[in-house]
Amino acid sequence: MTNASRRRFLVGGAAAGTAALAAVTANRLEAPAQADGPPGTDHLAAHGGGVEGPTFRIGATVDHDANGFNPTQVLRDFDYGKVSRLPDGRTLRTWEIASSDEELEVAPGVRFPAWTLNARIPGPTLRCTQGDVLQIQFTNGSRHPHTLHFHGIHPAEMDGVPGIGPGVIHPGQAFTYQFDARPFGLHLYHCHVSPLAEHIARGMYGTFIVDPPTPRPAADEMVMVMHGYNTTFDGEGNQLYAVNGIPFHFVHEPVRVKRGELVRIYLVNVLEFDPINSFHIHANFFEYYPTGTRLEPAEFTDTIVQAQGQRGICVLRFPYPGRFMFHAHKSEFAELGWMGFFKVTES
Ligand SMILES: [Cu+2]
Repeated sequence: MTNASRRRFLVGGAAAGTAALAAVTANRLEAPAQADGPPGTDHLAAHGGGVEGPTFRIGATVDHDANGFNPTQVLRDFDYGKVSRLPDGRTLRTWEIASSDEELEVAPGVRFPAWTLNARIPGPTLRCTQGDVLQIQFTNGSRHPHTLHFHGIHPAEMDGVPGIGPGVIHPGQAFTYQFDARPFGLHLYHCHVSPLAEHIARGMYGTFIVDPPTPRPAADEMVMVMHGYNTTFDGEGNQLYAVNGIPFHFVHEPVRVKRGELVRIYLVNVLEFDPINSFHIHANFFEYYPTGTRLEPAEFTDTIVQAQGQRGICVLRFPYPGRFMFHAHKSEFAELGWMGFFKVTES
């Protein structure tokens, strides 16, 4: 089913839609593995495909080793860079980021020609403290021109857009972006070469966290980057939706947290082609800090929406042990991969 026909089918008559979904489900789709899943959730994941050809076969997961990254590791992987002290006493952090073209298995049997940063989707989570001096040594090992454009406050020539400063970094070239870390908050970075939608949709983005001068309270911290895969390359939507690279990953491997422990989720939406994304946790509420630039929460809720480039910090404690679903509160996205579980345990 092409994306266009999927869209028509979704807005079409309910009877026709139901019949079509049943046919798709029967012919091509089976539930993803529930190895660690609760009973009674199979039906929620059963419509997890919708892409042309591939299946979410029972027991099938992608080959994380072959991909070279695992969303569970991406979750708590904070890269503080190589740290040194400048003569004026400030902290200098240096990172090496390389772009490369990688064929990734983004769903069982679905290979996607990705453009990556450090060979993973999302790229590395860069973390620093407000006031640090940052150097990002970017090497373009891809066959396509790219840049690194950071959100934050910095000089124009360090903005990573075509025609300003170094402009486009061509294949085989390198450039070191340097700027100060500000403002504190939750930011992101991504390629900014045209056609921008394709450069982003292929996988060229990552999270950029600037901690406040006085650190936030200690917590079990994690990063969730919401994105999608337009596997038909028609630019009209996505056939798969994911958090941290692989659709349905956190259904297969729930996010493990401890009951009563402070949990801080750095949530970033970089989804291309669809205008908004959303995040919902079942049976729990969280404090929400939009962009993370204030230390007081703006909202106490169980659901937030983000347009592309929006991000925010979700903070909560899970009062009850057990399994709690989290997903886009957009059924289509959830059923095409943007779904997972927290597994809350006593210790
Ligand atoms: Cu690019």
